[in-house]
Amino acid sequence: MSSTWHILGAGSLGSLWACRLARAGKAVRLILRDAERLKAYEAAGGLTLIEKDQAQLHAIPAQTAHDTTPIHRLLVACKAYDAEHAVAQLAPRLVHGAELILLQNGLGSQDAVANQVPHARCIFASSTEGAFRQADWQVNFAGHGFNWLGDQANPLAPEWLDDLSDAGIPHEWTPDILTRLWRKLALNCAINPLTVLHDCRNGGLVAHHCEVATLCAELSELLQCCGQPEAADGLSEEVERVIKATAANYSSMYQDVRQGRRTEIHYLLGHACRVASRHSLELPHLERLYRRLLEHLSARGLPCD
Ligand code: NAD
Ligand code: KPL
Repeated sequence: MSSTWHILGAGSLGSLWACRLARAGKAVRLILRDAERLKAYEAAGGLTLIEKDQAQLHAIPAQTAHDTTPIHRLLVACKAYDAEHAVAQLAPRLVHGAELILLQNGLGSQDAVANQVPHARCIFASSTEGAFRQADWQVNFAGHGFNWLGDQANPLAPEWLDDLSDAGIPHEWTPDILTRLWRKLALNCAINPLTVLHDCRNGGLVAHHCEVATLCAELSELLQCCGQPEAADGLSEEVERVIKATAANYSSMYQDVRQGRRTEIHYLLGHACRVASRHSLELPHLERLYRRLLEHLSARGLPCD
């Protein structure tokens, strides 16, 4: 198996992973949207990682999906709503037994991707690292966070985890990746939509304690019902803790809406409501929250999926 890391999507997380792997001497190839983006990237001369006020340029080779080299390992670093289509474009290049690492937040996109590539192994990831871009081909990283990786179909850890250690990417292999993803989804559902609707920082939700607690109770019921009792354990307390610990921050969904960007709502609150309905579970507050958020988005001309 080739040890090259193909990285699909040179946005915030994709660039962060690409720069750290390249810095550690690993072979990395970026896969960009189209020839125009490739030309712009080549003109910039590479990706710049800004960490602790230090900027470092990494001249990582790039290509588009139309390149013909086979892919053995693919880090999928696009948004949840782009992942299925982006991977479908690359399916012919994936060798039998190729490994995909799916960095998407929420749930639903991972299964959609896996269905596109039955000949590949799909490893799910849940990341709490925070990266953002102020300009094209540049990524800022504060240096905090962690990555959990796992494969619910195969508990065997891949050998390339050593590459992550060499690159200083904090990570742990876990057989309970779905529990991690469900827990993060529940946290995001309890916090992010309310920050949008109340137009506040995370800390502003302290004033809406009862609303948050009611949502946590319904989310816990959902997690129990869909076989994720561990993800439900102490959810309300953790949500309160996160609200206080990130009081000064604007949630990622708040920032998306503020900047007129599409949100990942379909894979967060949308997924929670769809799973509840599949289990004939009535969660009136969660459903009402979803409806209010969809109205809020469509009033601003933002996609609801
Ligand atoms: P982003 O929007 O910064 O980057 C996504 C990139 O994918 C964009 O550059 C986009 O052009 C590219 N892309 C989309 N379709 C493509 C295609 N067909 N071919 C090539 N490139 C394509 O997104 P992000 O912030 O890096 O987030 C990626 C995922 O990681 C999301 O699900 C997000 O929720 C999750 N996540 C992000 C962070 C973070 O700090 N940014 C933290 C944790 C989890
Ligand atoms: O992960 C988050 C986000 O902003 O997306 C927080 C606010 C920490 C939890 O929902």
